[in-house]
Amino acid sequence: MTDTSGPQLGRRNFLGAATLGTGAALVGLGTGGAALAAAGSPAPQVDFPDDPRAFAGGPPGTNNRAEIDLYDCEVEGQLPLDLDGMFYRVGPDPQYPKPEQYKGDIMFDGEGHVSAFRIKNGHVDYRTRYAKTQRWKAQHDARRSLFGMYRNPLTDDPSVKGLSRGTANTQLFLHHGKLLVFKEDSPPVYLDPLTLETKDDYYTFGGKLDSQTHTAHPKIDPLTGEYIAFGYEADGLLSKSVVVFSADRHGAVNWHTKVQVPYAGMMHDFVVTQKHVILYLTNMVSDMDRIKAGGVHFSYDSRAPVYIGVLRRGGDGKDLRWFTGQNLFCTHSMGGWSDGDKIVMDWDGGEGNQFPFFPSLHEPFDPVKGTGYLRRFTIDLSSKSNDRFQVETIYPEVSGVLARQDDRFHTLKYRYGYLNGVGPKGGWWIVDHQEKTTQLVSVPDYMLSEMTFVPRKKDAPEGDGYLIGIGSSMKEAGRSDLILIDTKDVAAGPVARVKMPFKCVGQVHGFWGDASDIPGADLA
Ligand code: V55
Ligand code: FE
Repeated sequence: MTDTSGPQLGRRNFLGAATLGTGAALVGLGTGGAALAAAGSPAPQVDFPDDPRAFAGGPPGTNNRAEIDLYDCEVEGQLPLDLDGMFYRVGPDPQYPKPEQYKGDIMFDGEGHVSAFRIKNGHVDYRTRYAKTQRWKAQHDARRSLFGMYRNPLTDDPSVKGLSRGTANTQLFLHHGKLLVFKEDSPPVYLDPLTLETKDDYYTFGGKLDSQTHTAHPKIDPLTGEYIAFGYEADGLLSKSVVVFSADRHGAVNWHTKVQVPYAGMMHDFVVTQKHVILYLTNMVSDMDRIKAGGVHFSYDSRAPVYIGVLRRGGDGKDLRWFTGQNLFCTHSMGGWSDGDKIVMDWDGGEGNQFPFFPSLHEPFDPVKGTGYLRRFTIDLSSKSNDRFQVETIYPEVSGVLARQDDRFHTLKYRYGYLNGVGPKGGWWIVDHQEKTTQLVSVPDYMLSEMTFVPRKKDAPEGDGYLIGIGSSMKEAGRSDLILIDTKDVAAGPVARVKMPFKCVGQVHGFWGDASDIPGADLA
């Protein structure tokens, strides 16, 4: 699904699938990290596997590890002089190779490395720091990997029992002056939004987060400034509890409820409207058998029904209603809103498993069924007995993943969306729901990571601004440009390229922070 840093990683995501079997043989033996870390033996030399299918294996430079400060980057073209803010990105960047029996672990388990481009007066300063998670610190001190397979605590070195497994590798958000970095199995990690120094490796909104987990995709209500988020498996491994909460613009939790889902499974993203919270339970089921066998957390179960849950914002959760319908595997919401008694929401989704590295229980992986399209869901709440959602595929000519929107339109009826196009040409789709048109943004010889929308001015109309993101030069071994494209003049090509002298650390998602939301940014 994700271009983390060039074609090799993408390929490894596809090849780095099931390791069940290798891990299984070792469960119960108490080996692995435990044996490695024994008796004060010196840490092994760092030697990542040469095998491109192995965790962080492959050609040199595939993972990065270096924390970098680069002042005043080279800029080609013209950066808008009034653009003032920071473009943040995060992605997995394995800190250490895994012990032999866990080398088949997946890229989703790499430690989160945050990078930021400070843009002001046409100048750009670049900075990267690992999120200094509890996990990162323990491994740093031990000079080795201490955590085993993806979201599988049974594979960890006994010395890390009780530490957060969170990698902070998926997405980040700026809210109440804090840069919050997410992994959906753990609470946010709070970084200083200017220096990227880790301030809190387990951020609980002042102790008010009543969940062991927190989504990578919170939302911000543009009318109130509230932050709305949820956590699944909130009460521990495979728990069916989901916590939903909101915090005001100062980060004070002002609503909180706990509900139960039909089964434990991946809930990567959600939708918030002015009235409702909509949960999406995918049939990527949490699988205790696989966990006990030393494998990854999830299995894809095509026979399990997908559930969409709707609850009122601000309610006690007792009004939660579940809806079923076509069994689509959806990962990212583009947007959604309440329209009277109806909810309308758009997601990218396939008919089957989109993550081949999470094994399918009943059939081989099928890339055709996994292909993502834009799906428009309609849920009618007017009839108390209705328990079915309706869904149609919009823009069937467009396939892709990583749906986004102009983040200032979370919770509201929206017009513009963005989607990472897949297929021979790649690139980034801009969809206009009002005109029902689509437009492909691509840069010759470059592969684009997620392109994040940046408003031209803080209060510019919806969709009026730029798409910003890292392009990997296919002709220069993946060297990075930060590329800025004007959404109102896509045909003109990039208005500016920040020419990086290296390949930047990879990313899953990115986020634009306006300087007015970053404490101290006026001085930096
Ligand atoms: C996703 C990514 C993750 C994860 C679960 O894109 C879902 C979906 C980078 O980690 O752990
Ligand atoms: Fe995501």
